[in-house]
Amino acid sequence: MKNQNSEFRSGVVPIVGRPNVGKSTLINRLVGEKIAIISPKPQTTWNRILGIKTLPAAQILLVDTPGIHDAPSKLNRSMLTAAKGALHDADVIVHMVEAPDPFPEGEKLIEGLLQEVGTPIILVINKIDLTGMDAVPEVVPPLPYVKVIPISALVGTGVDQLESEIVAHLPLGPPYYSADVMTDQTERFMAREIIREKIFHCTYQEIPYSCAVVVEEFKERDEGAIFIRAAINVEKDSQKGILIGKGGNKLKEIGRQARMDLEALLSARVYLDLWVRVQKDWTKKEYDLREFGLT
Ligand SMILES: Nc1nc2c(ncn2[C@@H]2O[C@H](COP(=O)(O)OP(=O)(O)OP(=O)(O)O)[C@@H](O)[C@H]2O)c(=O)[nH]1
Ligand SMILES: [Mg+2]
Repeated sequence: MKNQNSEFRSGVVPIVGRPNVGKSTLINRLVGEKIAIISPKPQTTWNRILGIKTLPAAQILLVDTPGIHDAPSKLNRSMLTAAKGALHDADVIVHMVEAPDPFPEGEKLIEGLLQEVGTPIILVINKIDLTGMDAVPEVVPPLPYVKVIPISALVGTGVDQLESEIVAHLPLGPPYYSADVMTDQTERFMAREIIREKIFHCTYQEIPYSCAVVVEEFKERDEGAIFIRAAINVEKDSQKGILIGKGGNKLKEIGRQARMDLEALLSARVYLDLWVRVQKDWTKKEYDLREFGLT
């Protein structure tokens, strides 16, 4: 008799690419839930994040990674290490670029990294909703991709085809997680990320890159309400002033938006206490990066 499980496929699939091409948007669309935060600014994702998609005959362990680019800062180094690390134990790699200019100069760094891996790589050209299929230029892929797929992670075009292509290249193997699990992130980590997302949406210039969020308290109170206290660490006094805003307005708005998302995520009433602390030059200090979960 045929054993159905022997046909099951599973494996680890990192999505790599330059900052802002739409990696986190694609993970969320494939998983069908908001696993990763998104913003119009580059370098939104700072850690590796797992999103799990279970199909009747396959389980895809999608790994969101920080955008790969060349910048000398310690924080960027830590992001680059996280992205590179994700390539090691991959079964299939999705290399994401964006239309209308898929291979700008900055892409060379990623091409170099991908040249060294012996894993099947799918090239995904994202944001075709902005250009239309026809506007995707005649791409001459710099690497021997197993497939080139134009998609729109935002609208959904091409995403089913991408999913099938990923599954076709996965090795045979059992599922790692039960079918209802969509991520391995803790609620504390997701709270941190939601607060970061609102900072990215509400502040400008260097501010979002100078904020490290630490969830200091996360506990259930009476009648199932959840109390969360988080510190936002900035590098300088001037940044603290900007983040708090006139009469505390900016911080209040960040807190309001974060609380709404947290209540939806946790299906509970949330009390969110945000405060700002100056941790001088934390982006330059190895010790602080570790403390903030960034190495
Ligand atoms: N028009 C359009 N915009 C998109 C698409 N996919 C993502 N975006 C937008 O592109 C911006 C960046 O998306 P993210 O998913 O945060 O990009 P990322 O690659 O994860 O970025 P980093 O984490 O900074 O490396 C957001 O404003 C998204 O809404 C798409 O298919 N079409
Ligand atoms: Mg991202």
